[in-house]
Amino acid sequence: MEHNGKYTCWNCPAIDLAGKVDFRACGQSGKQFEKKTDASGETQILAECKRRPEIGLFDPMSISFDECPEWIKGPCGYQLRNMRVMILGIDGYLGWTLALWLGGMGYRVSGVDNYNRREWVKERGAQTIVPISRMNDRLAAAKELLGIDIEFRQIDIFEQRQRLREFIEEVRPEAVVHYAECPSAPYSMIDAEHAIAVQKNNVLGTLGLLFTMKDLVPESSLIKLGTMGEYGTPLTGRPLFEGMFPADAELHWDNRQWSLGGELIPRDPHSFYHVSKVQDTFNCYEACKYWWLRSFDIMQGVIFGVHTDQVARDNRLRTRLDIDECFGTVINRFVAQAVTGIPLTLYGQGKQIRGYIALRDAMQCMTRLINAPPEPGQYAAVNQISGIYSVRHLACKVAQIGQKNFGLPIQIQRVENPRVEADEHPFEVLYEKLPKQFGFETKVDLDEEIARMFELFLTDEVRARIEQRKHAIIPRTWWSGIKRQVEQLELLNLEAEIRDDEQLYTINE
Ligand code: USQ
Repeated sequence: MEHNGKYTCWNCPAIDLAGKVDFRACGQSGKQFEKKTDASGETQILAECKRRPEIGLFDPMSISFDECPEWIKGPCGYQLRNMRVMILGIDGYLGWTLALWLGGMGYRVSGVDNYNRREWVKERGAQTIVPISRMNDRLAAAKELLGIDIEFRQIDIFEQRQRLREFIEEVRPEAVVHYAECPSAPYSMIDAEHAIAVQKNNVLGTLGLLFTMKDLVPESSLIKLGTMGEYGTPLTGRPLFEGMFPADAELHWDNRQWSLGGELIPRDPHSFYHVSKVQDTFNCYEACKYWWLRSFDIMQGVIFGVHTDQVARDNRLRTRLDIDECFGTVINRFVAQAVTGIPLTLYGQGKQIRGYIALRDAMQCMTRLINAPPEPGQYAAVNQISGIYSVRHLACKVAQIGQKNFGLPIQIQRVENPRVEADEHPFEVLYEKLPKQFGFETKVDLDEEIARMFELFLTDEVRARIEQRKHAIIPRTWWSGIKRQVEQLELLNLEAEIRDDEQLYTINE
């Protein structure tokens, strides 16, 4: 059965509920909204459908997605026919990939971007190692090669709120995917200017967006990229629940006890960037509470990979890929280091554990969530990861694959950790909602994706681009504020390391 087949018009963005529902009865409970029936047996909640005005006033819970002709079966559950999805940050690593992915499945995609990511990376003396074209050429290639028409506007969502308003009014998106944030912890720790710029861009951009959605498209769902890093890595070993405590969680203290069910779980971010995501969480949560907006907060783990069928189809369709200290994520960086002969850089002990997800799997998750809008007033969160690894394990994996499949001489080094983070800690994370409630199945195998990256990075053009910007790989941004390259602490004995790692992983499995 499709994960959203029994969702009803109550969840659908085509519903027109305004003025007909007492929203005070909704909210954060996530409970089924109770229908109230008056003496004559009529329900009080009535709605109209913007897509099917001919049916007039009706009970929004009386029609389910699997009964509605506007919801058709797709690869990720029922999908609203030609659903209008606006992607904020459409020029980025995730945004561009999602645009082609959704476009290929029949969604009507629009997007905005201010090209900040291109500028930030350039400012750090780096570049995307996979070359990408200018937006006009990307749009033309999407049209020509995949038949996808994308409506694009160059807009800064914080600085140009009026323009964003006009575009939202024109498109009337039925879902808004919000990727338009600075994603880099190190970038936010460079100095006061960078910390302020990141928080302004992220926090205030999102706050303005919430007001715009309230005014213009309150029935659309906001699918907002948060981060697993909001939670941090509690040294107590407390599990990282999905955004909120489960119903049976309790707090015991001083011979008393309270229910924690439904409360936001504590946050312990580890950079000013991660703090911006925490602030976003509260702003989205409040907007749902005050104005009955619907929002998914995606607590995404560390992303990796280069592949979806669409971006791999042609060089002009490729998405960007960064490997510098600020904008490159760790697996992508390790593969680039392996290709260019830099020993893979474990920060500190290298025993940091994180949740990870491949680019293509993240796209599947996003689609499943777009297809399953929260109820009016509901703030919902998911932990979007598909595997949990220590960075040491990942370095061993990359080294093994690089050596065995590609004959590269690879080394692993421990370097000083420029960050303030626990580099040895417990980590228990729950990630059950996506597979259990939303039908997500992991499709991407870690080893295969690493091998794909090697293949691409070893092509002449990409390899040359890594070489050109090699100097941007070794970190020089310290959380303490000092500015110097990290020093090597130890060059590891690779064979012993791989043997230990294999033993550890065999035991854990
Ligand atoms: N690390 C190394 N060596 C490196 C790079 C990183 O040991 O060369 C370690 C870091 O110290 C950290 C872990 O690997 O413990 C992950 O680092 P990262 O740079 O790949 O990821 P992070 O800074 O945590 O941020 C990335 C994305 C961010 C997203 C986050 C999800 O850039 O946008 O929010 O992953 S999470 O980590 O789950 O918070």
